[in-house]
Amino acid sequence: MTKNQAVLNWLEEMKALCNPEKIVWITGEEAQLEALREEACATGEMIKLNQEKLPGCYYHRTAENDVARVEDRTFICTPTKEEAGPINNWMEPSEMYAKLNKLYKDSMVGRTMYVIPYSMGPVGSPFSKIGVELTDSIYVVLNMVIMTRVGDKVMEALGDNADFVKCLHAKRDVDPEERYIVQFPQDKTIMSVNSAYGGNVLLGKKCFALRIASYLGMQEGWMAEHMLILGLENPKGEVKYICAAFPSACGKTNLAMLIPPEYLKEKGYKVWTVGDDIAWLRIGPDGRLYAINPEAGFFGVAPGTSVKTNFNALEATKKNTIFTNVAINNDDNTVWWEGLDKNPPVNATEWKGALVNGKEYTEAGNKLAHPNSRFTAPAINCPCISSEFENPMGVPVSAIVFGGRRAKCAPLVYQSRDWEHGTFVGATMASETTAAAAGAVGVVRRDPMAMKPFVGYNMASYWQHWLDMGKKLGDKAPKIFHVNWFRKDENDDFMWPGFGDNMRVLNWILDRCDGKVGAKECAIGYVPDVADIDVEGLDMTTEEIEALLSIDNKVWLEDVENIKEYFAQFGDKLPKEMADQLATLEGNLK
Ligand code: OXD
Ligand code: MN
Repeated sequence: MTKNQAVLNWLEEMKALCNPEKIVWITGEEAQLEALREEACATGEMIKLNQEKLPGCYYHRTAENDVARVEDRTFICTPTKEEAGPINNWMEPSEMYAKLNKLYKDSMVGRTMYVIPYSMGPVGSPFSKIGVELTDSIYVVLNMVIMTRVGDKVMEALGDNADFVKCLHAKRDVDPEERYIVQFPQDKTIMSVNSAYGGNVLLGKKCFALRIASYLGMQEGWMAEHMLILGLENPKGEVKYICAAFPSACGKTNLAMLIPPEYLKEKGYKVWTVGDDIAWLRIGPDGRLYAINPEAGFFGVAPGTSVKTNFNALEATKKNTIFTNVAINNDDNTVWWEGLDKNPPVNATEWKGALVNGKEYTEAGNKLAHPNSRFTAPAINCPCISSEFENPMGVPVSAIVFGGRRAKCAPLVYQSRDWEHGTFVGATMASETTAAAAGAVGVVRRDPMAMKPFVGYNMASYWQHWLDMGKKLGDKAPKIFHVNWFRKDENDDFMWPGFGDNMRVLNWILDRCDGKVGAKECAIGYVPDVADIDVEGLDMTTEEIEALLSIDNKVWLEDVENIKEYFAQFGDKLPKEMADQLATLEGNLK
């Protein structure tokens, strides 16, 4: 409980609106959480998994129509449409409040309203921000406990301060037609209704740590980014930090937890994970940019995670983890998903709950686990978690890396000329659709800084904020790079092995930051000299590396046309620097 009047007043208001049978404060104590787990298992909301093989692990299945974030039902409600910009869905705040209040009215009759005080970032860190989520879902409570820092210690840190983000979630009947995920940046308020799926209801994650936080960052002079944070340790024991942003399906979690190739491991190279999804960045006392991971857990996609692709992520899921929409192996009450291994359980329950012969079921082309099934795992479970994970001052960032999936366009790696050019490189980030998603293959989707669905205000103003941050950082700014692990040759085969071998590219990036290696300046920025890409132990010829680093001006000029169209929608909000950078790129290519 608390004496904080701002929290109590808001709670009274929400109680009057939702009309719950009772209110339970989440204290963070283990006994309370254990009682909630038992209650959820008794009602069928969760299933207790094999406690010998997977201690502390539970299973949850969502409704079939509630399995992913819903961007078309996500709104940024700023006073004017212009503040939300052309990419976000927008509605005038009073109109949206009126609509939502009808949906929340009496939504918790006969149910419990849980009050979750939580901190994004280590409690008490100057980077951290506090939220309070009200929810009628035990599943949400137990996930929030893994993904954030929760309980009395957070209320103590808040004291009688009114500066907290108000988050209201009601599950209702998960009606997709009345599902809304709404951010009111000026009111520091998030309202989510009619969903019970991760990104829509764990309101600390995308809603707060990206949408609301990006808006706060713009006002307060810091940045909230959709970036992993990793530390790369060299044989001398020095650790340098890299933040990286990728659109989905580009191997972001794998890069965050990368295992170096054997020969680099032998030399003493190591990778440490600080974060896998979100970075909050501030200018530190020495003028450099520092990053924290505001989260405390990983909400990772399960399919495709295996000992081979991501040993560290898999290890993280071995205890105290909640699995959502994966398959159950009924022989030993454990979990399975596509890509875990080649042996789907014969005696399986698929993600929707049907008992099936998993072998026959998958052979017939069905999926046992939903493609977006997830694990919610404590970050401290990860074998390569950084010793700086809890550092309240964050880690100094040497390099920022943007990436995308480009078959023909971007070379394996290039460096931007400076922060302003780097901002342009991030703003024009794109990925091509793969056969895995519905729709045409190879269509270019622009996803600026991998923030398309996550900027809580006008994307063009967000780019301006990047430019302003660069001016403040001056020559202490991290260097900005772009990578592409997905370049293809004329036979449509990938040209780069990826996974652990991406470490070779990270080494080049850090060598550039340290001024240890040269590069060729060309139309798009600085590209490595072929001899500087370390291929020891790889079966790759100089010609193949040359091809990986090559730039096809015709392909790039087509991209320039695409960027022109993309930029046009921002009208005169587009920072002049972005238009100038585009003109320079076009001029260089011609
Ligand atoms: C995520 C996402 O779940 O970016 O992290 O969609
Ligand atoms: Mn993400």
